[in-house]
Amino acid sequence: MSITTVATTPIEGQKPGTSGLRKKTPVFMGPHYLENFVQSIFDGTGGAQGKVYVLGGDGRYFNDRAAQVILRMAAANGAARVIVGQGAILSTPAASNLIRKRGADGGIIMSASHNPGGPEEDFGVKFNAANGGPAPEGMTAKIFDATKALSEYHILEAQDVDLSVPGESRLGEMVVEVVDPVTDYAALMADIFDFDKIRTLFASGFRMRFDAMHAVTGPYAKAILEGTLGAPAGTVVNAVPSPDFGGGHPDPNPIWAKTLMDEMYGDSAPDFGAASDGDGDRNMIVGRHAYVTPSDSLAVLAANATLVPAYAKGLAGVARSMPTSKALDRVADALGIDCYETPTGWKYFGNLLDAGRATLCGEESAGTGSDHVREKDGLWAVLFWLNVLAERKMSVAEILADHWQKFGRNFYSRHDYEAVDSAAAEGLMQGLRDALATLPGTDAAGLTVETADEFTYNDPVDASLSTGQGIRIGLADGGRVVYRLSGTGTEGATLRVYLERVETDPARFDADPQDALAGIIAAADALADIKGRTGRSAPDVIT
Ligand code: VG1
Ligand code: CO
Repeated sequence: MSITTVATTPIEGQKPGTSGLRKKTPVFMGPHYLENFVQSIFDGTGGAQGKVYVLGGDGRYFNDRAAQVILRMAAANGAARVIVGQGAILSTPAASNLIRKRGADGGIIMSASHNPGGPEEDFGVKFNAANGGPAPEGMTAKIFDATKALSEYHILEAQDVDLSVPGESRLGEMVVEVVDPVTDYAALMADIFDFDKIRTLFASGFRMRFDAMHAVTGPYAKAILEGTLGAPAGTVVNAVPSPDFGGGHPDPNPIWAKTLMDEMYGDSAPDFGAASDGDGDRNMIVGRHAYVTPSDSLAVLAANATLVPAYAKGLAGVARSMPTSKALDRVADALGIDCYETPTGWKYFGNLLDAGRATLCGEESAGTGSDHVREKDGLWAVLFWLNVLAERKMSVAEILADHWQKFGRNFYSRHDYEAVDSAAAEGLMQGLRDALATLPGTDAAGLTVETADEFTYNDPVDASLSTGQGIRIGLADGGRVVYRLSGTGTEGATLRVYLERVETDPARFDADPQDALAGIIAAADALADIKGRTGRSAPDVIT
């Protein structure tokens, strides 16, 4: 086996976004594209010499072949050991756990998360640091710089490593350790939650449906829910990861998990429904005839955290991404704990979790997690709900209603405009930015603008600044609009408009969110001229 050094030139646009680098699969499969980015990860993080890495992915198309390339490159760059999930499979939270548990120097996760997979769909690579969390901004900036300075990469000439059975083998000087992807993660969950109580719940006839959406959580959910907790066989559906996720979007929201939603709103709905995304870090929670928005779910978990053994002593603090609804803030107020507001993307929670300032965090995009790993964790959120349901002996709908009675209801929705012309989207944001100073006091579709700014995050732990993190407009009557451009889309630009309003009158808690937010939606369009700028008369996806 010999190391080949391949001369290469920088490839345009290898800039990691909100969650690593995502591109169309053919782009990743193109000459030197994957290799350049992997070499840049090593170069941008001080080299691979002597290091230990974790490697795995969500099983999408090209996952298996990319894993072999990454292994050969790690070996050629002098890595000591790579711990790989069997079949090159690891969910994002399981990878985060392995990095921490094994004291690895970092991890490479192959996933484009909830984006569709397949030969013409999306692929992605993300790098996680030694704390198990997504590379922080300073690190991704160095990786990006490396992509621009690259002149060669190193790769071992060798046959594929057999990743189909656990055990150790060698690739050149490097040890390849294949591990069962589920075992360590399942043990961690058993440490956090009261598995006996959840087992009793299932034994009492409680029924749930977990839709793994043909993605990576299938094997995890089957082993834990059906295997350990005694949920009836068939509780987990679409449980075998497939390279194209059964042709769908592995995105756990009412649109892409429509089959589950239909079942949960049908006559013979089970007690509880849940779904997770491509790489297993997102979750959707739905009770019988009761969809729980991610922002509400985060607030409910925070309010009920002490029912879970791992959080029985209370929460040190909580954190949410800026566009996430302020339902969490109301719970934090009541508990007398800090609530941090961070930019979109899990990497910004890392410092707060490492410093012990926050125990629980979440995002409106169906991500919830805690200090047990440094990623959001889909199945963890589902087990958290099960633990709460087992303790409170109420339905999901009753828990939600009770929560709103105590804290009020934050009506919330996100409107996405996808594949918008990039220049038009940038123009819309710039237009808002230019108007920020003059907006307060003006009228937007009948609502007065009270505040307007662009979010800059000042990290309370390391004092780093992150600018340009979304434009926020505060409206009269406690309404809020946030505009930002996605960092994970792979086609043109995706404009996200986040809409929120607090309702404290119980008589109005049952309204449809789109109706409750109609005034805010009109104001959002008037302020940014969405129709005029993008030519779109309605969003592509409403969640
Ligand atoms: C989206 C979500 C963000 C999430 C990110 C990665 O980013 O809005 O909340 O952290 O995806 O999630 P953006 O930049 O497209 O809005 V995942 O499950 O794709 O790792
Ligand atoms: Co994901």
